Amino acid sequence: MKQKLQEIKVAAEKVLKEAEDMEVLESIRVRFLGKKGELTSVLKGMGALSPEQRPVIGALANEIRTFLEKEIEEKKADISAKLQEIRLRSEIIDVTMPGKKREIGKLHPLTQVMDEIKDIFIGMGFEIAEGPEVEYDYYNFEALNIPKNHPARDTQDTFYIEDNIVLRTQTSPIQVRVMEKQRPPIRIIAPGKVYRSDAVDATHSPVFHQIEGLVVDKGVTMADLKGTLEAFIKSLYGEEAKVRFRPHHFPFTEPSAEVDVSCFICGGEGCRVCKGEGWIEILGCGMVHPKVLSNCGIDPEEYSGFAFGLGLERVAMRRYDIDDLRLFFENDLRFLRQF
Ligand code: 2NM
Repeated sequence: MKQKLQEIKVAAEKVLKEAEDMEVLESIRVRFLGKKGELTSVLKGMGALSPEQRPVIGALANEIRTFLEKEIEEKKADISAKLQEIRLRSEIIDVTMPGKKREIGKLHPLTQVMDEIKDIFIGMGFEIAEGPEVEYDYYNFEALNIPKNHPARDTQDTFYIEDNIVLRTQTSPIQVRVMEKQRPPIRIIAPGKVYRSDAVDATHSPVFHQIEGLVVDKGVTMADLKGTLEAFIKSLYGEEAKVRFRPHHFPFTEPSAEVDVSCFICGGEGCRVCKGEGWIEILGCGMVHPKVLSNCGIDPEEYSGFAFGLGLERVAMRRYDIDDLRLFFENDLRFLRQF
């Protein structure tokens, strides 16, 4: 029996030495020390021993049990340290590695100019109004005093969705909607995309941007119109800019005017940009037609107003000396990175 115990010890030491993971270690423990293990079954056979042999074998068996328990514990610590080491190595982070560069985008040049113009009007107490790009014929033309036979209503110029639904050709329908809903005083600008059925070239695009403005109150006059637009233009082009009003015609305003700014390249001398004129046309404006006011439920005997409109692309093209409108819409980063 003593020899049997020695054999168990040798066998256990051998497999323990080779054990490399926790599962194997556990199976070794069960094999030798478990309830039905090899050492345990030897101890169970002790009843057959003589009274002299029993304590000797008992002591030896206990000694081997203690020894194996200690060996298994040590092996366990050993394996666990190795596993920890492997895990730590796999988790190493080199904090000195260069980071991933994130490119920061910026606002489109049209958005930059749009924001600048909005800020100027917000500074003068205007609010920003918005409206649908798909609009009723009524809001886009009828309410604005544009008659049925007017060339602007031609299918050649306007995108028709249905007989009485169009893609708005100007942002004035926004202003009609505001006048219908809100009592004066009204002081708004209406920025947004507008659509015209034009072939694309260096100066035309079927979609472009407009900013229109509207002021309606008691006693609003042409002097308010001139003062407001002069303040706007000087804010956009500098205090030295000169402003010129020329009579014009729009169906929705009476009287109407076009407004020029002195050429900001040559200062009025005449150059390539102003084509020798010294002046550059920048916006259209006028006193809101009494018919437009009454169409919107505002009594033209009690209230008056002025309105104006300008094209964003033209302002941005002159600002950055861009000669082809298409560049704004092609999303070529080589172009966009310059702003
Ligand atoms: C322009 C020129 C002149 C204009 C008129 C209106 C409204 F809704 F009040 F009638 N909104 N915008 C207007 C007037 C627009 O753009 C060149």
